[in-house]
Amino acid sequence: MKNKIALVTGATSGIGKACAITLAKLGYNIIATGRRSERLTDLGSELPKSIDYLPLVFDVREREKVLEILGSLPENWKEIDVLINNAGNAHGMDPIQKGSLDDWDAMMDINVKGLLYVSKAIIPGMTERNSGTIINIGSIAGKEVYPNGNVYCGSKHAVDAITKGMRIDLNPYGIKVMAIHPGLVETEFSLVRFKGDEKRSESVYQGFEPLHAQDIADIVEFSVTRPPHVVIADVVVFPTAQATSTIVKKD
Ligand code: NDP
Ligand code: 8X3
Repeated sequence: MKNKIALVTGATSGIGKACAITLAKLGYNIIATGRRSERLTDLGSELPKSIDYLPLVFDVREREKVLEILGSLPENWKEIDVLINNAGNAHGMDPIQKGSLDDWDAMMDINVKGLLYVSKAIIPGMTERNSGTIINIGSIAGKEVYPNGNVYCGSKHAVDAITKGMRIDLNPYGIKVMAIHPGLVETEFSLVRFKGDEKRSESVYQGFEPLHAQDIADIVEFSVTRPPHVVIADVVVFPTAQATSTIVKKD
């Protein structure tokens, strides 16, 4: 039997990279995407030799490019079984009256519209085959709103709503749709949010043990290994030290 295929967006670091490696170890052929091509090349060398690997470099904000690249996949890569919509980030953390339009555009364009563009390209193949699994990476920011989180929280609330909409609309096709909503995971997330300020970024994860990217990949592994009649629809996962988006027990 040929290997199944998983497509992971934002696989150049953090959660996406951990998911790509975990799915490859499960025997999936991997399509990994991101903007940093060298990182995608490096990822290839970390994957088991027993699977096939297709790195694709694009910015999820570029609508035509996303549709063109994913719409012209090589014949043996067309039947995607698992789509992980992971690419995303926070940009800035300011009160609404001080927020930057560029940051707002980035978050809505990447976290919401980018997810939609990729989904638009992949879902028709799934509906044609009456099978597939879509895992959207949301956030606790999609379940709660915290001070200065305004637009990032808005983008992740949109992911939560879009996930629920997908589950309803794709129900007749037997497609599994789920979302994972993590709390604090130590990745490059805060470095991006705070625009390369390493000190500020590191301070987010000090005084407690945050989640690791692999913790999210473990949930993906559990989800994709359930039998056909089971979908893990919605998961909120925190580090044990975290109780809400703003309550974290630190040393
Ligand atoms: P990272 O910054 O480590 O990874 C983000 C990934 O998204 C990178 O691979 C990056 O690739 C990709 N990406 C960002 N912008 C674009 C773009 N315009 N086009 C294509 N790819 C893009 O952060 P995480 O791993 O933490 O984040 C992954 C997801 O998890 C995000 O959706 C985030 O919102 C969510 N999340 C993270 C949490 C955390 O605490 N870390 C908690 C809850 C949710 P490249 O730069 O190469 O394009
Ligand atoms: C990332 C976690 O708490 O910064 O989505 O929103 S948080």
